[in-house]
Amino acid sequence: MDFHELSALVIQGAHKAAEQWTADALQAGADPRAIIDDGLVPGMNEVGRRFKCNEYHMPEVLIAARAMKASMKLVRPLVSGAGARARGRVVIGTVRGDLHDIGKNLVSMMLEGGGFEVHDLGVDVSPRAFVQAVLDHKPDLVGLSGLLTTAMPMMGETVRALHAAGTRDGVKIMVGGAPVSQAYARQIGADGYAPDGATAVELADSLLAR
Ligand code: B1M
Repeated sequence: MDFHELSALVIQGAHKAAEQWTADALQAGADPRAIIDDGLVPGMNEVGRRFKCNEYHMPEVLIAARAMKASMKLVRPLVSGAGARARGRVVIGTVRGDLHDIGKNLVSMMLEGGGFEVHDLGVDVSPRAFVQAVLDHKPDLVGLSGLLTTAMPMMGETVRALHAAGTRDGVKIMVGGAPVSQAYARQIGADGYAPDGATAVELADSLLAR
């Protein structure tokens, strides 16, 4: 089975073909984990690389993410609960007061394509809801997304709430979104900042390796 074919379909953003390829591969007995590791992840890594060097822009990335999602839809039920080990568990959400989710969804999909187990809490997520999600899911990493400058202080409040609830230890915190920066991440006591989905996957990997 040539997993490069699936990578190429993701890179092209051919969502129907990616779904069909996955269905055929599963029918033929392909290992669902290999579909992710050898087909989807290399495909999305290449999309991330092209985005970083301006060969791809947002529309191509979103179309590729849709192709990845079409394949993941068939594979996910077979890998979750099948003893497959994710690269790490992530809880992610857009902070309270902010309803923007396109970038956060993209980052979620990239993390998922990169082999992370992702629990996406949606938008307008309160500090308390983040704390509860950490208690419920026991993630390795919490991702805070925010697009509004007015919602940025809520990122700091969320970090403080995680500390106050005793849920900060052993959990890395990554922040992102257009108005956010590395300096801001440091200021609020987060562990890192990523400017885009591809970097978010790299950062998640390096934070969890520490
Ligand atoms: Co709004 N909006 N919006 N908006 N909106 C912006 C953000 C704004 C910059 C537009 C402007 O004025 N030029 C401005 C914010 C100004 C500011 O605070 N500095 C703004 C405003 C003011 C508002 C409203 C207040 C407008 C109003 O009602 N008066 C309102 C707020 C509502 C609310 O949230 N409470 C509002 C509403 C909306 C819509 C609902 C219409 C819609 C959102 C739809 C949705 O998300 N479902 C919307 C949109 C689409 C935008 C713009 C046009 C595009 C945002 C986007 O999706 N970008 C935006 C202007 C702009 O950016 N050109 C704007 C594409 C996306 C892929 O990029 O989200 O940056 P981005 O995500 C990137 C990175 O930032 C990073 O990776 C992603 C992929 O590369 N990243 C992470 C993001 N999260 C990350 C998390 C990580 C790591 C990386 O780790 C956890």
